[in-house]
Amino acid sequence: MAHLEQPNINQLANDTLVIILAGGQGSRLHELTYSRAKPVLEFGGGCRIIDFPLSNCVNSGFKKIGVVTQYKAQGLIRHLVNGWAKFNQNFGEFLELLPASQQHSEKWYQGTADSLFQNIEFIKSVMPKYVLILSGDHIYKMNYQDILEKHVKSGAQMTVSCIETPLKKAAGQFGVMNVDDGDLVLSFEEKPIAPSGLPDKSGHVLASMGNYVFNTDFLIEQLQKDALEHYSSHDFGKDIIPKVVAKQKVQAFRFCTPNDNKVPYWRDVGTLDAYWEANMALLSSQPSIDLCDTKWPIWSTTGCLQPARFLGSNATSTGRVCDSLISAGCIIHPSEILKSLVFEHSTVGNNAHISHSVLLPKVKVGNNVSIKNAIIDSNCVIPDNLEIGENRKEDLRRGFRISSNGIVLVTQKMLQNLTIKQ
Ligand code: ADQ
Ligand code: ADP
Repeated sequence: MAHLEQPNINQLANDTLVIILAGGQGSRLHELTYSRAKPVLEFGGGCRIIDFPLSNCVNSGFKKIGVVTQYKAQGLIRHLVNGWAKFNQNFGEFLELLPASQQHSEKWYQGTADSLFQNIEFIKSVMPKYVLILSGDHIYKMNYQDILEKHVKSGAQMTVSCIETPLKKAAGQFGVMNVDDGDLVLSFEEKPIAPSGLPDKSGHVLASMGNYVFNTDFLIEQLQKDALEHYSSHDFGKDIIPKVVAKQKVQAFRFCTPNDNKVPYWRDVGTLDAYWEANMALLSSQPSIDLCDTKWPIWSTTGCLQPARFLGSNATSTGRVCDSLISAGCIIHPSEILKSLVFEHSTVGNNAHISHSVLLPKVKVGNNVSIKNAIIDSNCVIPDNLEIGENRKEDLRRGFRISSNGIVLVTQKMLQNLTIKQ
């Protein structure tokens, strides 16, 4: 039997360079990502999506991090510089920004694999034994020591983290793999339309979470080969993984959540419905992902620490706020807010009715406004008496976007057009 290396857990993080992929367009979020990169989209009232993988890194002790950025990166870079630049270079910790800068080609990053290929010199300069590649746009808590430990123990060249997912949900959305009894990957297909279910759990598949561990030398070899392939889209899911699986030992790592025995929670918030649902999930009395968990904090920038204000002693009507998250710096006049998230620096006028909605930062809601099942983008000014989410035809006529599950998206631009039309 081949001798397998026994990992020293404390050494693993030190031997690992993390690369967070944060350059994608996020086109299925439509207008929400017209002016910002998806990883920097606000989430849960107080953080940004990229704070999840970054917090997981810090909480698991991985502090050599590069973030590849490309699409609409300015806000993302600002967030990383303001909130995450406190790594101590003296202790070998760093967070390095890796914007597309045509290092090894005259083109911008062509795909996820190309974004690493163009940073090969950086990877070599750090000289890690392992490279942990993470998607920058998922909501989950994960101790990355576990996947590294599995990777080293298995003796594989590459490890893919995966999660059992209902077949219907995974079809056409996720990379899907077949594994043997020891979770060795037998085949991998990127976003198959009709994947076959697991033999021991019908109706479910093993979906890739888009997080990978590679032995560094092996990764560099694969990136260099792929760069020469004329017909490659230079993407891990589409090009690298299916080829590697056919020739080399690739291990699957089944995801579990740190600190509890609950069903593992992991969400790709790539669509308006998934984004809205993941926000709503925080409002249940026992949320699937607890953002107040002091054992596994989700760190972020805390720009404004002024408390939210609830007014009303002089008003004739009274306000009611239930099952909601109201962030710092908000001013709420007597209104009804149910099952909703109101992000920082927003104001709500008198007698508004807001339910099952996500209001991003700096939204101004006028008097007698009704908002139901909606996502309101930052800086929107909702005029008095407007109804959103009450009448589908009327919402479409006004130019609002309606998702497949009926969630209404309203942006500042849509409201400006509305004013011009009226
Ligand atoms: P997708 O999420 O569809 O599938 P992709 O759009 O490539 O994959 O995005 C992955 C990550 O890479 C995102 O964080 C994105 O921002 C970033 N990214 C995309 N293009 C980039 C580029 N050119 N430069 C830099 N960064 C870029 C992937 C896998 C599937 C898996 C799902 C899980 O391919 O197999 O199931 O993730 O969500
Ligand atoms: P140079 O200083 O000539 O640019 P280095 O190999 O020292 O070359 O570093 C290249 C890049 O990699 C630098 O931007 C540096 O920040 C980063 N880097 C490499 N290793 C480390 C490390 N151990 N700690 C912090 N940054 C590192």
